[in-house]
Amino acid sequence: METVLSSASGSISKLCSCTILLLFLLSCSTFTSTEAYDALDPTGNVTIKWDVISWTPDGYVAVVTIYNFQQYRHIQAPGWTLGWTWAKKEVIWSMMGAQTTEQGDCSKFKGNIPHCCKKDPTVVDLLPGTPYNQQIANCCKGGVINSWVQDPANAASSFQVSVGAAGTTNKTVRVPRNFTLRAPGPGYTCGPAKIVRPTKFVTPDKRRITQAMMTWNVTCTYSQFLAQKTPTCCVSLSSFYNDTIVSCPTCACGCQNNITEPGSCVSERSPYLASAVSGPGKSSNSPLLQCTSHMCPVRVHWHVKLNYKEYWRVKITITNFNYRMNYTQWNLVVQHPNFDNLTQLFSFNYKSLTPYAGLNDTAMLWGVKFYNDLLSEAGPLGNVQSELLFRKDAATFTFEKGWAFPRRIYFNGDNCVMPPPDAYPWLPNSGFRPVISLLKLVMTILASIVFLWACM
Ligand SMILES: *[C@@H]1O[C@H](CO)[C@@H](O)[C@H](O)[C@H]1NC(C)=O
Ligand SMILES: *[C@@H]1O[C@H](CO)[C@@H](O)[C@H](O)[C@H]1NC(C)=O
Ligand SMILES: *[C@@H]1O[C@H](CO)[C@@H](O)[C@H](O)[C@H]1NC(C)=O
Ligand SMILES: *[C@@H]1O[C@H](CO)[C@@H](O)[C@H](O)[C@H]1NC(C)=O
Ligand SMILES: *[C@@H]1O[C@H](CO)[C@@H](O)[C@H](O)[C@H]1NC(C)=O
Ligand SMILES: *[C@@H]1O[C@H](CO)[C@@H](O)[C@H](O)[C@H]1NC(C)=O
Ligand SMILES: *[C@@H]1O[C@H](CO)[C@@H](O)[C@H](O)[C@H]1NC(C)=O
Ligand SMILES: *[C@@H]1O[C@H](CO)[C@@H](O)[C@H](O)[C@H]1NC(C)=O
Ligand SMILES: CC(=O)N[C@H]1CO[C@H](CO)[C@@H](O)[C@@H]1O
Repeated sequence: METVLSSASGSISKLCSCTILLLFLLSCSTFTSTEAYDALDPTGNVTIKWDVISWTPDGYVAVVTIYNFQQYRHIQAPGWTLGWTWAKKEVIWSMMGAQTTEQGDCSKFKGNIPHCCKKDPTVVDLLPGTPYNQQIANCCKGGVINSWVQDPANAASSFQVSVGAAGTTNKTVRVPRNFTLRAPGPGYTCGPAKIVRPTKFVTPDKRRITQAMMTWNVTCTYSQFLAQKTPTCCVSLSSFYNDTIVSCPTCACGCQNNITEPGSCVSERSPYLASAVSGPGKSSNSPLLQCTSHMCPVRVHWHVKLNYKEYWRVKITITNFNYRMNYTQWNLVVQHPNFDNLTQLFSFNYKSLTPYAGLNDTAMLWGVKFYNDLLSEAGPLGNVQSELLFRKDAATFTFEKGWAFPRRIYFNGDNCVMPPPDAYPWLPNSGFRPVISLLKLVMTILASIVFLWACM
């Protein structure tokens, strides 16, 4: 890297090379950290904690808790699936609050048959309504875990597992390996289990503290790139000052393709709509999208609605285009500089997110319980909406240059594709057209050359 940079700076002016170095470092850091870094939730993670609460003659009993420490990403139906590989020849004698999906080969056991003999068990949560004698606290929610901001009381899920053929002291227990978390699809990458200080538990009356025999933690982080190859959401824009409706970019989430994928989408007016919705694929939960130019399951529309002397008003509409999905506990993360002066919000919940001290331009919005916290499947009911009232800050407020439009929107934690900035509705008579300056263009090209060089 040293040599590449010095040979590059040899031929270009000093100022330029400094800028390039900076761009290069920036691009390198974003490239290496695409793994699982979310700028709006830098410490977001799912932590799986195992507390060994007692030893048994041939192993231990552990309470496993999955904590969703993500501000806005939740785990929706059909819920989480947790897997791991045993380090030795462990078996699961029994479980409470969850079950393995397969028992595996327990043929060498007589009398007492274990719950699961697989080397790599796969565990799922039990459903609501499970008999009380199979429940433990925080279990049995069908694997659904809420986000930390939206509902911290429901941001964790627990089960109890009784492990045999394992160590029976903190020296002989081997921690399980290769943790996998599907929530419900791919997207999470889990690190190795780390033995940490044993958890201390305070009794409900706060008069006694007990402690686990042994504790280990596993941290899993999310990457949208691993979760799906194409985006799942897009943004469209409009304003009172210009009739143009800027729709989602064409093919933002994929293209209509009746040739290679017949039936990949269905027209809203198709006479076969009902049979398509309940047709094959219904049980597998594969999406069935309404045919649109963007082919996204979800669209967020931002309309700049009114301009008052001291305030301005925005209407947000979220539309579902998937005939096979009800989004429960949906949420939106929106970045706009005026969120520091949000004055009023109608029919959504709101919390300001401040990923970095001093920056107050990001907000999380979600539905009101039992009113609009469910974004119904595509169709006449498949949308939710709200209006936001912002107070103008004379120093920054303007309708020019697309300032009134959001900088970034996430739906359920996944980035929504925005229209290109040069397509934003203009203020009448503002001859504004974004120009990419020649200098910037040259810099970008140089920087990408250096970057490619270094990566070769
Ligand atoms: C996981 O999130 C928690 C809560 O935000 C944080 O304290 C912890 O440091 C995070 N862990 C990692 C490995 O980032
Ligand atoms: C194991 O237990 C002993 C005491 O019983 C304790 O000193 C030691 O720190 C424990 N080790 C771990 C890894 O928890
Ligand atoms: C864990 O996964 C890696 C890669 O998938 C594999 O090479 C390794 O053998 C696995 N370890 C165990 C104990 O299964
Ligand atoms: C392990 O996870 C628990 C629960 O998330 C957390 O309270 C604890 O601080 C973690 N320990 C370490 C060393 O990360
Ligand atoms: C694909 O099929 C749908 C419904 O059958 C139809 O509405 C749409 O126009 C077709 N698209 C193309 C590109 O042929
Ligand atoms: C969505 O919810 C409605 C009303 O509860 C229900 O009728 C419909 O079957 C659900 N659709 C899916 C795909 O789960
Ligand atoms: C951010 O702005 C909101 C709305 O004005 C306000 O309620 C919140 O206290 C602010 N937070 C910080 C950290 O400044
Ligand atoms: C509205 O904005 C579009 C760009 O999206 C522009 O082409 C059009 O000229 C604008 N209309 C008026 C009346 O300024
Ligand atoms: C007009 C107005 O209320 N402006 C406020 C917007 O928010 C910033 C930061 O919170 C304040 O400093 C401004 O006074």
